[in-house]
Amino acid sequence: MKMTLRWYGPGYDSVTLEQIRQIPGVTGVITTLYDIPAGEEWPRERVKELKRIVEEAGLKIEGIESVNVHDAIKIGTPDRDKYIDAYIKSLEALGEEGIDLVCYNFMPVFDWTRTDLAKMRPDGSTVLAYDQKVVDTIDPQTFFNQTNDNSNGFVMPGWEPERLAHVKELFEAYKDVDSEKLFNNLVYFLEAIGPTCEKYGIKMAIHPDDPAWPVFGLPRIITGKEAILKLFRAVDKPYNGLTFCMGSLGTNPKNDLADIVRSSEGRIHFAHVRNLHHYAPGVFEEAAHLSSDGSFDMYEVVKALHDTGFEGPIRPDHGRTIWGEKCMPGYGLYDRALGAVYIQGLWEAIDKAEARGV
Ligand SMILES: [Mn+2]
Repeated sequence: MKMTLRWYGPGYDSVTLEQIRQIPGVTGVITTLYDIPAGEEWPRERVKELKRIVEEAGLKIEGIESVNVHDAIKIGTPDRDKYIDAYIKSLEALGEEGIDLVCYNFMPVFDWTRTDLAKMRPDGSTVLAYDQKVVDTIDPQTFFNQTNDNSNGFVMPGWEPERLAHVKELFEAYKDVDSEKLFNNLVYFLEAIGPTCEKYGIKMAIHPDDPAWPVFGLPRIITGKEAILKLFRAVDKPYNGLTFCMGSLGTNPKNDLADIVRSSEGRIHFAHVRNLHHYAPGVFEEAAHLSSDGSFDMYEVVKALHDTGFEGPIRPDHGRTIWGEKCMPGYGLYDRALGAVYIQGLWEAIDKAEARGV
């Protein structure tokens, strides 16, 4: 296991590499070229420069989150191959620079969805929260505008204003895309990039849908164990793997998180570890990473990762906003640093217990 933190790059993140470097045990970052829109090629020079910046700070790029997939590929439009070619060029730029992990998602229109970006908890911290009733009573454009207005002035991943200025047109473009078509388009994409991934040893790690069910009538296809195993079988190659995001999969309390880890042995390339507090079906808020603060048994999940020999990067996922920090919702320094240390504490205890045969 390699402990990492997500970092949005120069100019986009309130957290600095120098701060990340001082979190105990954190050796790398998961980063991106945030300004390059989905569908455009990543120039090798830009990747090289990003790598230089990270390495000068004493850290390593352990993976990219994300190289975004253009809507044409998800919809399966006649010009999708042009966008797949651009994606391949981006993978080549990464591969040439020795970066071998790419997180991506295949969610139509919206990435992760939350109805409140700063829900106040009893201790005065704020968290992202979700209430299905709100989604059920709002139109997508209004929803997008509200999310954007509440982001503390930060551009949030998956909510880029340029792209989502045209929410209505995007919905129109997806109107004939059901879950089967979306899945087939994903398989087409993975098969097309396969030779490049294999050439460079790049591991593709799909991020599950968040929340793990259809929103605004849009299909969602990476929602639980059966869906994940179906994708592994459809393109049965090691490069086709998963970002095990427990916060996303855990939005559905029926998902057994430790079981998903054990069933996906060898195919989890990246792990997002965090906790949620469930109140009712479709109503939850994010929590501190500790088991005691939310609904998940963090020990069981980390143990499953440990038992299955997981060696990839882990990052703490969304944290609470605490101690007066001004940051992108979910991506402050303080609570994620606490999370990183807590996860390493669990890992060390599991590791030593196993070594002693306890
Ligand atoms: Mn995640």
